[in-house]
Amino acid sequence: MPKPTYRFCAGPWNFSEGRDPYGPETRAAHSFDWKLSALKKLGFDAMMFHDDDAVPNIDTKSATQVLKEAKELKKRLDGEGIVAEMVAPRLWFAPQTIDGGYTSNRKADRQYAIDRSKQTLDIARVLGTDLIVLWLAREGTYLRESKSGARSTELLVDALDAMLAHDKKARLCIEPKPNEPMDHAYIPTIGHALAIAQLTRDPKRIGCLIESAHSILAGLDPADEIDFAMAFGKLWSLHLNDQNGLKFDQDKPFGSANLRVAFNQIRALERNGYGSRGEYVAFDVHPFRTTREEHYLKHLDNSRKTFLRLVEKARSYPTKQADALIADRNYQDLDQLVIEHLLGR
Ligand code: GLO
Ligand code: MG
Repeated sequence: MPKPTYRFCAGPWNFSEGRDPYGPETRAAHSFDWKLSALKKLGFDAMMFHDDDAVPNIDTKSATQVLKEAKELKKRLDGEGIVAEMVAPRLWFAPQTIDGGYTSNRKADRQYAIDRSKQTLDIARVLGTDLIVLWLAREGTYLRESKSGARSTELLVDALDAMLAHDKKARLCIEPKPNEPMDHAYIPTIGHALAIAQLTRDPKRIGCLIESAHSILAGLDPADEIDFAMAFGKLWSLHLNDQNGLKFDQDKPFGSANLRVAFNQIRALERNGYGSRGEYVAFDVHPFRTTREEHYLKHLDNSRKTFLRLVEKARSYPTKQADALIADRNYQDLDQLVIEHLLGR
């Protein structure tokens, strides 16, 4: 398989201002245009969008106005030479989504989530992408007894079916995460995402997005999730970042917490030819709260640097030596071979 040349992507939310649950912003907010030209300056190829990143204050606007603004955005993107990778309905801000989007206990609120998702598909079409990302943020429970898991599975399938019917060309990409903001999410892993696809009207158009931190939060190795999804031809997008153990979602720069785990993700991408079918490498990373204004872009630039260095490491990995050690069941020295290789010998 020819070695892919990777193309890079980030979202407007990845230029975050440092707010956390315990304190306010530590950096000034920048305009959308600033973020777009920052991506361009960094040499990134694509931007990913929530529906309301593409069209701010989306709930206050008519369907016609929304599409008009999406068309204007498409022109600005074309002007910068930046592609829209995907659009994701943001179903976790609005008052209608307090109890979930598709699995809310209130019918009218579930309808809101479906209508807003259909509109996301319309926006994506205008932006020239067929990829819709579904991070199912509030589809789960704070309290196990508040919802039925069986009913929620049906509701999720109904929502996926409604989207598949709305646009016969769109591809839906589920981004699993096991917790946060929920206590337990209904689609916590890639296995769940691929399994629920089978219950829908068109499983072929449902794939998945792996985020490193989300796999780690599920107690899994992201490299295994990548290999598993790609065995099904289902890894259509990727959010690389890092996570230091089982705590809040940290979205650290790629490789920041565990270089070896990052290396193994690259090996999995390389052996499966990720990127050769046009998939993008997105970094879902945030600046540290301590980051100064003048270092606003470092987390993205550094993530890509680490990514590319690890691609070199994966390509120069001493495969023959490793194979001989594997044949000899000498995993002790295999372990050291990997460490020495990463350390630069
Ligand atoms: C949060 C998610 C989030 C999604 C984004 C796209 O944990 O990673 O950043 O990737 O909203 O749907
Ligand atoms: Mg993500």
